[in-house]
Amino acid sequence: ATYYQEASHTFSEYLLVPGLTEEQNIPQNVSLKTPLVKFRKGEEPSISLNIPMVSAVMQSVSGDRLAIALAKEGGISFIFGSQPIADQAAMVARVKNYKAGYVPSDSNVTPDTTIAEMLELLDKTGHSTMAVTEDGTANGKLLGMITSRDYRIGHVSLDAKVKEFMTPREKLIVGRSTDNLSTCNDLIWEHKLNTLPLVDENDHLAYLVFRKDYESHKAHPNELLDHEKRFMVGAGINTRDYEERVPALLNAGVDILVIDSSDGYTCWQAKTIHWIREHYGDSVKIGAGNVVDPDGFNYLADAGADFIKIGIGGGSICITRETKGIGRGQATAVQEVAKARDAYFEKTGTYIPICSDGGIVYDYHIILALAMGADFVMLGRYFSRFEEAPGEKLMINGSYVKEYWGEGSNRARNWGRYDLGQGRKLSFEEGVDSYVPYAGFLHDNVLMTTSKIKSTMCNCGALDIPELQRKARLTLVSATSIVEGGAHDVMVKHKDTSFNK
Ligand code: MZP
Repeated sequence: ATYYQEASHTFSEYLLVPGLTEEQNIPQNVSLKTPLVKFRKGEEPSISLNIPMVSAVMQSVSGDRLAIALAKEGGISFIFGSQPIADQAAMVARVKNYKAGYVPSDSNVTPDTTIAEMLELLDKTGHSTMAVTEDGTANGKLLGMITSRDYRIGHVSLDAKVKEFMTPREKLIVGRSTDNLSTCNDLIWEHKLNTLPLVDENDHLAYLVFRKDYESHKAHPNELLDHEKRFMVGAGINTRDYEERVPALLNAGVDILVIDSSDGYTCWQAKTIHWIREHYGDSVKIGAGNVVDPDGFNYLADAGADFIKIGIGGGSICITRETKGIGRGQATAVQEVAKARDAYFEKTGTYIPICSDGGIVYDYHIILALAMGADFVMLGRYFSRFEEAPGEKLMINGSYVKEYWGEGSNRARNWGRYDLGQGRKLSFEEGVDSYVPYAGFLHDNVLMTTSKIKSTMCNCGALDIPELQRKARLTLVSATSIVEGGAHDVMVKHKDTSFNK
């Protein structure tokens, strides 16, 4: 056996030591743009992200609704593959077909039009979000706006917009949140804007329709809908049914694929990538993983992966280390793979982005992962807490929670991720089914997280991620100094239970 002499470490055991902050180091100047796929030295990657965050290939995380919300922020979701091919392709298509548009007021929309009628109109126009303007153009006077059930706009941002644009005399009409669109004309409130909860009495987010009473307006509909735009979306595949799954996903318009597996250092992953190259050349982008050391990275790099994911056993719902005894501390895995990525770049002139997947507990862990060499991070628990995530929102002991379950749990039964030839079944569990504290809308949380990342980058004197990686100075911390890092020796008045420091 080979013994590694160094213990493997995780993120909480490290801190960044500040570098020189200069005048230009203010958050407004910081760019979080990062490559998603490999590129040759001196060239630009064909796909980049505007924020270094992607959502996990999981049933309880990456559905189409979350994918749209994250794409709006500049990240990308990988729609879960542990579902029938047609269902996954339909989710991809819904993200790609998401459209916002304008229709004219002669579409029979009047102050008396019911929500059901407006939804019907929405269906007819094929738009997911729609502004009704006097002349049907973006420049026309705004008469109303509607967003469909699946593609609601987060209430916090819309709330702010509505307040900005409407006067208290104008009406807001909210329909009940329901799975059945036909019951939507069952209006439950007509609100004046200054009493504006966009949730129904059961605290379900309601459908939202607002219309002006044709009074003077300050709003420009353009400002409410950010134009017809196709969002980027990824999808997970496995090493078994790719010959059927990949064409269906491509047909639905997927932008990038990833092989979703708990252990990516396998001949099955190389075979899958080779099949893609043979049938589609380099036009189809495919990530692979997960690996935790240079050998795994080099194997998948040579096989032709467009990006490589790192991490075994560190996920919040993961019990792989306890069940099977394999894995590696996530921080050490990222550092080692980043070294291999840099050496590969030096040797071949090809830069292969790496993704730290799993184990991000606090926002600052993202900054550490980036500083250690990750180009972006994949998060499961983080996104599962949001309104847009697929899990059920429940009230437990007086607090709202969302459901979050692992792909290796009996609930998800993602045999494709763990199967080693046992034949389309999960032999034993490697993940748990859990609750996480509900945390509101994705937009607000991602804004907060990216503000923290930018702020720390300023402390390190870095204006972009490559500069952070060059300049970062990291120190291991002792167990006692970790205690010193939190509030200590005081009685904290309000305990933070959000797990998102
Ligand atoms: P986290 O962000 O919740 O800590 O971790 C999410 C990651 O855990 C996923 O991207 C995936 O790599 C991994 N995962 C998903 N399901 C399981 C499991 O059931 C798992 N064991 O480990």
